[in-house]
Amino acid sequence: MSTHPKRYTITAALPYTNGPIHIGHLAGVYVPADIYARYKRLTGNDVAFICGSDEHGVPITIKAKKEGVTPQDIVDKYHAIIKKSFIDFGITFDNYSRTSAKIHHDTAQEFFKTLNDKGEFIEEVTEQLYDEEANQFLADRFVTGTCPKCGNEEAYGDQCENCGSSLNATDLINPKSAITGNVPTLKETKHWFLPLDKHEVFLREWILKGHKKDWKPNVYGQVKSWLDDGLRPRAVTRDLDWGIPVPAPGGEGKVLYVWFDAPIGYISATKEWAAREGKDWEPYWKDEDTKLVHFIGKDNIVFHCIIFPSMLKAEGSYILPDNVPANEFLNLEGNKLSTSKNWAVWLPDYLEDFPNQQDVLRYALTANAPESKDNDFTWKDFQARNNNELVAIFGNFINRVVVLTNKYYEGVVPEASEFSEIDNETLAAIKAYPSVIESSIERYRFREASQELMNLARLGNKYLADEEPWKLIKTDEVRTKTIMFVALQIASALATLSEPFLPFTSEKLKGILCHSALDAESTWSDISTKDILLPSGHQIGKGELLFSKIEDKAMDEQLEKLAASKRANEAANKVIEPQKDIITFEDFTKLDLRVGTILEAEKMPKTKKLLILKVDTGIDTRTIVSGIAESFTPEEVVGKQVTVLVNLAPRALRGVESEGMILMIETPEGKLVFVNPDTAVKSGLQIS
Ligand code: B3M
Ligand code: ZN
Repeated sequence: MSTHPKRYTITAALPYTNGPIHIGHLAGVYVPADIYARYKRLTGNDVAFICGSDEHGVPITIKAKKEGVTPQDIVDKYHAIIKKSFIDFGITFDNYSRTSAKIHHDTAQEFFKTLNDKGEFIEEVTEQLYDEEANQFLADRFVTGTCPKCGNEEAYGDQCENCGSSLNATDLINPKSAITGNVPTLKETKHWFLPLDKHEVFLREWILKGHKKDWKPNVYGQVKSWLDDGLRPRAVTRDLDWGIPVPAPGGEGKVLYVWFDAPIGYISATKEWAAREGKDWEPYWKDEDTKLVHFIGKDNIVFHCIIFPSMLKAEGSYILPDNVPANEFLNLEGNKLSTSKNWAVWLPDYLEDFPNQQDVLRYALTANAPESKDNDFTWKDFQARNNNELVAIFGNFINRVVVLTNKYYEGVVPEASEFSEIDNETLAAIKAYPSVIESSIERYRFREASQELMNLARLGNKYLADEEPWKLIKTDEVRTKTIMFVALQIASALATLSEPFLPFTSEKLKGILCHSALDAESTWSDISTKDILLPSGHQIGKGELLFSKIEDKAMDEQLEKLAASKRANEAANKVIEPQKDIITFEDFTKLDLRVGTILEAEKMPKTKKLLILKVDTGIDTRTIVSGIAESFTPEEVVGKQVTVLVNLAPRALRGVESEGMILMIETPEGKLVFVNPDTAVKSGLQIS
């Protein structure tokens, strides 16, 4: 297990800065990346864990347009929100930068110039999709259409999210402008193309024949099928006004394609970090001994496994990724996560609703991570992971050890005498855990790794349950001391080994066990070599609960939030009924519509919907039964002026004769609204 310390450049996909982070991003990218980075640091490696906001690209421009603000306003707002929520959630980026930073503009332009000077691009005038009405070329997310590969009707101009294919906008069948909905025309424009076909041989060699067989099957499989399909030149510039200006003659008014500049963001963020830390950035990107690992979601595979490596190779002085452990997607309660439909659990909301419970979400997302297939997040599973594992196994074990140590020995680790066979087995088992967990992490199997950690807590519980110190204390004090000594060693190992997965808990637990008062606090690898982690005589602190039970009520509240956003969506999408058949003016005049005033109101006994109203129609005072009780209390409606259809044939409702009808509007959310005059008028006036 003594792997040599190495230099690691670990990157996590730069989030688009058009909304906050949600659980899909966390499970797919940021939680596994943080586990990996923390673990690599704990095992003594030199780590640069890099991320930042991806502030260019069409989604940001579209959002700005929709909200009537500038793209800069949008990215400033969300950059701050995203950055803060990552910190609060315990994601330990060494640098969280942004692609609007000057250092990034400079780095990306320099990269482009190098490739341009080396003749690595093809400059070509081609016909591109154009929206005449918006006066704009349509690329990327400005255009949707049918994917030529899989038939998905909502593919974007640069990618189909259904089959993952990377597309050119002109590949789309039946393209449609996302700005105006118009069918685009074709218009000539010049662009710089990266000839991916030229890099095909190298890519095949590197990925298919190279050692990349150890890449995750989902990643390797996707890449292989693209290579088998054959690659084509890809434009790396765009006719847009938001982005990094193209630094070449003829590039005026054009910007770099967002997927050209964004991965270079990893490099600029490393530069920014190194300058701040007084380090040299270059070894992190140019030294063959550095391991470069990209954590991403599956829709980003083509960019990280084909396009960016081709760019790095063409530039010539950079290393290539060692691995690209892309995850599949996380669904939420059976439906695809969606920012626009607000079908998500947003990180800032979670942090507010579950204060100081970062580790619960980290754990639930890791234990159920979409590593090899899409997975579903449910609040029920979240609750079960907390109540049945974190509380009942991990928390329970620690609580018992700490409480008993305080009760029997005033918090001092007791003296161990002779170890039994079980004790020796248990102590040996502790030593095996670092490498067991490590082997899962090294294969990017974070779910498995988190379960192994939980198994160590299970082992602790079983040990206590079998040895029953709480019974033995009455008959055998010497043996009890040995048992508690062993149990305390497990607790100490848990404190250290949980750090990548449950960093806040690990910190708390180290505090409870007073790790910092030890002569030498155990490191990750010490656990497999040292016989004693907490020596006899060491004073530990008082207990504090690590986890607490999550009640059904809290889950119901979250489910209600989701239900509300579903309702709002349905309402927003509710279609306006088509017009009814034409009627004549005579038909209309048959309706006798009057202003009425409600004088009295009471609930119809044994019904939910009905109110019995006494209405002054100007002609008379009459009884009208109205189905409005779910929207109004009787008190609310008394005194209201309303529109009454007075010549509707009377009918009996629940035995009460109703002599007319009150006109109502029903909103898409199901709320009822009165149709009434906008100033008080005399009852009985006609509406015509
Ligand atoms: N901005 C993330 C996304 O597709 C994209 C990643 C860039 S990584 C260089 O949501
Ligand atoms: Zn497709």
